[in-house]
Amino acid sequence: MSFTVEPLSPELTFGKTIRGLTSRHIVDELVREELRSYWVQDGVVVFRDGEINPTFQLELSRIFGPLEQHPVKEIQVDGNPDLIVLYSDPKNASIVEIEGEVGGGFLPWHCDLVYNDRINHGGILRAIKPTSHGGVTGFIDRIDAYQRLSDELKARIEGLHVVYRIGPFDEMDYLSRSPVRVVSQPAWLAKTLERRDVDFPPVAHPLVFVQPETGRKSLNYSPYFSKYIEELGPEDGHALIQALSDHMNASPAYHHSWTTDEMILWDNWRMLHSVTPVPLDEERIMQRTTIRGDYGLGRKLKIREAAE
Ligand SMILES: O=C(O)CCC(=O)C(=O)O
Ligand SMILES: [Fe+2]
Repeated sequence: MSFTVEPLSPELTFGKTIRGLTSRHIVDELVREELRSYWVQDGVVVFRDGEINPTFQLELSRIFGPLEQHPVKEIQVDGNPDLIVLYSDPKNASIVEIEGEVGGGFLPWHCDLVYNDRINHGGILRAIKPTSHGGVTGFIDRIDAYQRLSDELKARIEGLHVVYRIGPFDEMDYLSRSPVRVVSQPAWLAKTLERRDVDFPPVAHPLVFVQPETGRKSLNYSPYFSKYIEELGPEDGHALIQALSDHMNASPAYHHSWTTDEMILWDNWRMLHSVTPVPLDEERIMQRTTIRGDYGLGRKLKIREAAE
């Protein structure tokens, strides 16, 4: 049996759905090339009705580059450090209140590892334990987001950089369009933050990134972890960064409600992703690979260069 490929949605500028892919198919170098081209051209690939298990998740991920162990070692899977686990469990969750609803495991729009100078090129995500509702993973296309900017904003952001830093939600100013009340943060984050000054100094990334294979410009901005515009400083950069955050929040998105029968690949240099909160009495467990890469444009800052 062969696999099939179709657009993820007729309304979206990105994404493919691939059905029926198995480990037998991916021994063929032509198939591997084809999959790499979807990753570059389409940004997101949802794999359905095929082989879905951790071994295949790892094998498939390695088509797109060597894997790396996530620098937040607190979330590596015991015995399999090429996978990370993302938990939302009622006893140890990040819990927030948004629009009157309290839930766990919320993640604002972000690019993975943007608080690092090196940003991984992608990942493949799989649900181990989905929830009855909530826990919806969203994706936004930043090539399309760049194209939808006004000419004035395009000119304004050229050459500018954003400063990012890992931290708890209550240190973040650009989490969501609606106010977020933080109820609790997970224990692993507190542990990671103990070594923040040593392992995670603030970093700067340019606002415009050009996809090397296609020359397409991307609005290289992640609301989560963003602090201010480097060239404008923490005071004056606020209005511009707020405008970019609002632009991202209003962008067309793909929303994925999980079962255990899918895996999703994305290009982390292009896409933003997010997760909606889950009910507090339900556990959600996801596992992800981290595809190594470095676009070479991130820069570590000295702590005193970056106001907290
Ligand atoms: O749990 C999810 O749906 C996505 C989590 C996430 O941000 C990631 O895997 O990088
Ligand atoms: Fe993520």
